Amino acid sequence: MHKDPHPAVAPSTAPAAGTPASRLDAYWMPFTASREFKSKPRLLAKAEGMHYWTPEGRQVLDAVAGLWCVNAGHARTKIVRAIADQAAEMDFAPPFNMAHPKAFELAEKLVELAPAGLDKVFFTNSGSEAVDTALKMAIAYHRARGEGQRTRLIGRERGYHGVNFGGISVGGIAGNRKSFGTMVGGVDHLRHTHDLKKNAFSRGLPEHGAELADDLERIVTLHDASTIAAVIVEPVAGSTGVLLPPKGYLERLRTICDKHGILLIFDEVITGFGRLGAPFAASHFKVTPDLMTVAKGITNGAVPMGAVFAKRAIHDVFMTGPEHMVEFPHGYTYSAHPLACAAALGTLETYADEGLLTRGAKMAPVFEHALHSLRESPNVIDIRNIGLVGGIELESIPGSPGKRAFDIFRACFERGVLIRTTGDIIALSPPLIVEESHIDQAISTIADVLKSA
Ligand code: PXG
Repeated sequence: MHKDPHPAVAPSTAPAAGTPASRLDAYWMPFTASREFKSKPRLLAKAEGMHYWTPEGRQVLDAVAGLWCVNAGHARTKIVRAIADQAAEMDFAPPFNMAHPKAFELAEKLVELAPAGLDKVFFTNSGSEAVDTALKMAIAYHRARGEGQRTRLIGRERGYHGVNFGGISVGGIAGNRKSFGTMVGGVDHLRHTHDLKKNAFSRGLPEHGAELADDLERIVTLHDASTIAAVIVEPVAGSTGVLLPPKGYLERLRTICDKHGILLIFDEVITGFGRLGAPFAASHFKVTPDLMTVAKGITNGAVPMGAVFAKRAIHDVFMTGPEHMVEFPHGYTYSAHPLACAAALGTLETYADEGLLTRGAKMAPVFEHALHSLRESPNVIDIRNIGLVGGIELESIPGSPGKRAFDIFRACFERGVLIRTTGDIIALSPPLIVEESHIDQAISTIADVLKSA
């Protein structure tokens, strides 16, 4: 490939820790404690397989697949090549009333992988866009069927559905909502399912809490089912700190939605593409939603892309009216971008070649065993896991929520392991190519850091 003479980040020229603050000034960083960061930057300059390297050449084990997305590990040949070849062949094709072959090829392959019935795929560029797309689809679907009064959306406390207005409205993380004024109207929330008193240190799904799905019945009683378009949940909540569904919970939610004609949306931005040891959480739990959002692992994080899977019957309701008219007035300039489609095709091939979408099931017992060895470490109040997702909840420092975990995050990075923290919860989600030695390194580093935290 042609070498960029001005790479954004290159090991030899990138600003390193200690770089004059002025070079860090212009970039307004997302979801970052910026002043802390800019006083002591943590930069990554290169990645391959299970590892990152800092600009100074220090190796860092990636225990979080970048940000829950690099499921096949970094710099995989088929993905790199697919992107490079596509960029040379055709950089962009307009997606409205035009298309390119790889968009159809990718949609077909995705449908083959998805739970039976999810036969249609709409492309977006991120998880946030996929979520807002799915919410709009749900409302427009009911309207097209003559039930235009079904506009209410039901989310769940502690839910994370990205950062667009629809997503933060159905989302349940107060800190992501409170600064941004009026949310989308007509939204209600189920209670979350986190209950440490009953379920601490569960391995796999917690025993207690299926009845929390009945919260939906309470909301239906309050608003009447005829006003409710959809319920959206993460099958396993990631961003809020790895909350697993209690046994039977998702099945019960499905039953209640069916009873009342409410669409069920699974937000699988994190759980999609092998994270739980099956292609999707829907496949793992054998509960099929009506709409399913994905992103992240769809391109192995290499090019931004998201998607919404829809049941055929939902799609078909839109297919009325004059044939020259747009049926669903929604989409993005970069929907099904050629580079993203190429990256996704390379990604699916890599997943298939190496059996990665089910490898998590094989590695899960090893991961679970290692993770739960932290039970006796200081300040650990819960450990939870499923597939290749782990959560370690810590006792907060009184008056400084989030500080203990953030300090641990920094200390782990200094010792060569990248973890993710949210509040006082450590989240682990290694690439699905992870070996036992990597798990051991991540867990022993966390154990050491916890000892001195
Ligand atoms: N839904 C879910 C379930 C997600 O986890 C999004 C939507 C939004 O995707 P985009 O691509 O718009 O970011 C996500 C994103 C964390 C963390 O702290 C998780 C996400 C994003 C940022 C941080 O674990 N997930």
